[in-house]
Amino acid sequence: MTSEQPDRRALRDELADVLDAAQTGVRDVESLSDTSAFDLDDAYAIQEALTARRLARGERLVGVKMGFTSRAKMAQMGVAEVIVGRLTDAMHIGDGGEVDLSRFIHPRIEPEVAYRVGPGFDLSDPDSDLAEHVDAIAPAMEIIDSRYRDFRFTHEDVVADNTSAAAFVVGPWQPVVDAAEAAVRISVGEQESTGSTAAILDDPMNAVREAQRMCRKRGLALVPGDVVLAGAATAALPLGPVHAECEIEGLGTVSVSGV
Ligand code: 0L1
Ligand code: MG
Repeated sequence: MTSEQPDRRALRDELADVLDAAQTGVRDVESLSDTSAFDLDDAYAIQEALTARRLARGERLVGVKMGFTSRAKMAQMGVAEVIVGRLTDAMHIGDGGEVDLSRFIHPRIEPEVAYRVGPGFDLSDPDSDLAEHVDAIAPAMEIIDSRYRDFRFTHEDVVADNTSAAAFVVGPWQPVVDAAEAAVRISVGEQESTGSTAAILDDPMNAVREAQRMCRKRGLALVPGDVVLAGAATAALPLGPVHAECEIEGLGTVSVSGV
């Protein structure tokens, strides 16, 4: 039994279909908010419906990703809360591997810190603390590929679009160390950008805490073995048919090549 109104559910399904067709057909769409009125609760429900379509095609959930974890991005979007999206196994690229760019509309790549959820964590138990249960950390990169034309979207749009999630690569896992204020360098072909993990909510471990809070608030699954992408340490760079590499001080390097 659900209290969801039939017309809301129909709208959520319709918008999930639009975004699913954009992702699978590799073609962009205009901001959904241009033509439909929907709020943040609707947006997370659309994201869930979109994910259900992936799972129905045989994909498996493998974690979550955080977005808007930089103060600058929050200010730019006029929001006060981070966003969370789902990661599936089909999005995962092996470290040093190749990623087929024909899967994407206009991919960008950004440096991230990844954490692994350790044994014993139970999201449904309010006393279970994710920050105490992450058992590994790794350098990572996320490929974002907004399904919206020119990356033009509202807060609700981007949540509905699974926070632009498209692919991710994780470097070597190692025991958790303090990764606050670690230097970050990303090179994408000839382009290079530098920054600090402090751009991720001052300390990427704060993004882990936010991941726990948001997953509880929005009903996302998070289980031992899952990956948590903490957020971007620099602005994303366009990804073409080149080698991309990210180095995070104290964590090492991770790479992927667009083909
Ligand atoms: O992973 C991210 O930080 C990106 C969130 C979505 C915003 C974007 O597509 O730029
Ligand atoms: Mg990201």
